[in-house]
Amino acid sequence: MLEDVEKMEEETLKIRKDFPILNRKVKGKPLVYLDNAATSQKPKIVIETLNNFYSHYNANIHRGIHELSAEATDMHEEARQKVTNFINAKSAEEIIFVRNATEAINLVAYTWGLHTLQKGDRVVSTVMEHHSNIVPWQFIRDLKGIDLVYADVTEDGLLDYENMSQLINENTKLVTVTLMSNVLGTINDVKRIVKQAHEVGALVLVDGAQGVPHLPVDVQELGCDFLAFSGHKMMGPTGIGVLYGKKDILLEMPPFLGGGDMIKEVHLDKTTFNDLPWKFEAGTPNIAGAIGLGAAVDYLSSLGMEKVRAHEKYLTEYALEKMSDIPHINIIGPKDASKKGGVISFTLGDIHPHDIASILNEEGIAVRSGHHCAQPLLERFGINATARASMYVYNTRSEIDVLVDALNRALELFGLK
Ligand code: 7TS
Repeated sequence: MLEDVEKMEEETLKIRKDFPILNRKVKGKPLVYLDNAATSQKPKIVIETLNNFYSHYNANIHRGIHELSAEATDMHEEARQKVTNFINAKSAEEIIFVRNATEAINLVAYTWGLHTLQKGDRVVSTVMEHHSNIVPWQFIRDLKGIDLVYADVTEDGLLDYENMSQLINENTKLVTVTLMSNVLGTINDVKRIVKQAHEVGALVLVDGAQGVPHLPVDVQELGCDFLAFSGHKMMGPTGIGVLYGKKDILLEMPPFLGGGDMIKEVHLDKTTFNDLPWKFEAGTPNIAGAIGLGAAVDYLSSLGMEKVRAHEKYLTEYALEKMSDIPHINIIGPKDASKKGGVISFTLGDIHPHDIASILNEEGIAVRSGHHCAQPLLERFGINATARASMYVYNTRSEIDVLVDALNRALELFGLK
């Protein structure tokens, strides 16, 4: 056991060398970066890939005959193939590059949702969603008169599957659910939800913003119809994200934004649209971002997603054990690391979570505090804000120790210990 721990820590130290930013100091102390649910750090290979693009073959894509444009186009489409393989989509036609998970969900809402949903149709979501998987559906509800309902969570922060089953009825056209909660860390049983939804003919959109960076994800195995995720939370650049959609559904959907690249022919009175996936990619895309995401996917694949998950489970177990011993702490969400990713949200006595984050910042520790863009979920637990430590494959046990020590000091500072 001790040997396993030593081996895991050693491997992590090796991985850390790939991330230049992890060498920096904050407030004179080594950075302890525990805000990975907000955005991840980037390995050298991603930074170099961006540099290489701008230094050697920067050009617009899909339009130039010249060498640079051809090279940029090839690399952009190669990145799409890498993403295809990473989530085991059937073809690159099913991978649409967008800005982020938020845009991916809005794309589905404003194309499939706006054109398919009718008054009285039901969309089932959950109270543990990020705002980006709630607000777009409220827009569609208000425009189309659909019925938008939310499955509850249990006291220990798991999805209430019984409640979900009751809500999925013959009027249900879409179930939209996160793979992993950004506040509770809860990993949802998407396969089970897909089975129920498909039985009544409803589609399933999975918000993979937290899940895809941290878990092995196979869209064919999950059986979901859409999957949305962001590059920046999985070691890629900001401004690039992905919408996966099943080809037969994407073919039936109208385009999202109109403009260059998404067309076949434009006449003053009518336009024909491009093939998949470009039909959904109007205007000059984030070329460097897509290529950088391709490098991130290569990097994650070289680590192996099973290993990424195993490391996080191991670290989460340790963090839950150590943090549970802190006086006055209240951890919300499952306490079982096999049911959650490396996200731990907590309150500490009556210390405001922003104060906790400020005190930790003085120690070089980065955590997020606030409502984490999941206000309905916090309301469900009767709180306004939490502090949140979120881990990735480069975090170590000793960083968790630094966090725990700092939280104990915060208690002393507030006279709670
Ligand atoms: N869905 C989930 C589950 C998320 O956690 C986030 C971002 C999003 C969607 C939106 O991602 P974006 O890349 O489009 O912004 N979550 C967080 C967070 O927890 N802290 O900062 C951003």
